[in-house]
Amino acid sequence: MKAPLTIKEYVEGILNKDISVLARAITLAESNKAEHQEISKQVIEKILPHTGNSVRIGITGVPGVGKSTFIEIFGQVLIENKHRVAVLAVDPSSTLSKGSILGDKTRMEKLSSTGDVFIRPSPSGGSLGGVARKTRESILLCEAAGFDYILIETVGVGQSETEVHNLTDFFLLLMLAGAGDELQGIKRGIMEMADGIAITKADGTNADKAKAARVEYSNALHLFPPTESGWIPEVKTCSSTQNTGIEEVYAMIEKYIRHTKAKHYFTQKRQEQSLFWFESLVQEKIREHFFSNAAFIKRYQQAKAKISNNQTTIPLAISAVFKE
Ligand SMILES: Nc1nc2c(ncn2[C@@H]2O[C@H](COP(=O)(O)OP(=O)(O)OP(=O)(O)O)[C@@H](O)[C@H]2O)c(=O)[nH]1
Ligand SMILES: [Mg+2]
Repeated sequence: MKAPLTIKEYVEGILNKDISVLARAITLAESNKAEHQEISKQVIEKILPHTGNSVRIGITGVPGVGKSTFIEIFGQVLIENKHRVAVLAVDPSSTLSKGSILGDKTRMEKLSSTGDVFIRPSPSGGSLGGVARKTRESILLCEAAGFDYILIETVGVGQSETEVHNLTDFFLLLMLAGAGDELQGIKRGIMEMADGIAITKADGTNADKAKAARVEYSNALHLFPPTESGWIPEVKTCSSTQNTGIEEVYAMIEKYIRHTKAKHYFTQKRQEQSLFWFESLVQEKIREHFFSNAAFIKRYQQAKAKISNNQTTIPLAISAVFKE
């Protein structure tokens, strides 16, 4: 990593839409080093008044469903509609990388050189939870640099969904037509979180199956309890390779944003999300605080041994662990 800039240089660079400074500020926010975190905190505090003015979209689905391909083409639709687009990946194993998304043949590459697109693969080696948490800071930094559509790709396998759901305004679930009932069962919890579903690869011999799946999923969504905002999740079909249905997904998201802003739900959800992250970080600090105390760890281990040997009760063990 290059030597950090001064806080003023970071802040001015970001506000002046300098992409290389933005990238460095994100690297700093992702760093686990205490001195980097210290600078990062101050940079984020200074840019905070310039954040929030974006639409944050989580894009999820099983590996291979077509998330990265969708993002490439959807990103172009956003650009055509005069948006500036930042793409962040949350899953450390995601193929959203320079290799796939900036491949020579994609138009995205040309677009990214215009400064209207910023693509950030997730840091390698991080845990899903850790990456998601840092993504929150990355979103704020991107917003301060004038990006008004933030796309966050995450793979559909569990924990990262909940976290990304808590980072975004609109949660888009990509699904394949003709996937078995079993898969749909697994996806139920995730389906409940979705504000919209897009059936991908609705082209060639798959087109009819996709139409049938659209009806099926629409019916399934109607069985879920109504959402807090009163929004009824919609199901679309699209093909990223044929560039069909992508505009409809964009229209659905814009409609959702209008709906939730009119109901004052948009801001409320963001406030709840901020509290969610605050509370979960406080809990993490509390854990860290106790588990960095040798005497506490000793009492904890002793209590565990006694519980295993049936020498104490759980309430007594708890008292013993927390006695000063
Ligand atoms: N026919 C067809 N193929 C598609 C479409 N979109 C993506 N694909 C293909 O599906 C494969 C997977 O696409 P990706 O975009 O990499 O999928 P992903 O969900 O990002 O995958 P991971 O990042 O590995 O989770 C690639 O071979 C794509 O070319 C589509 O609309 N139609
Ligand atoms: Mg991908």
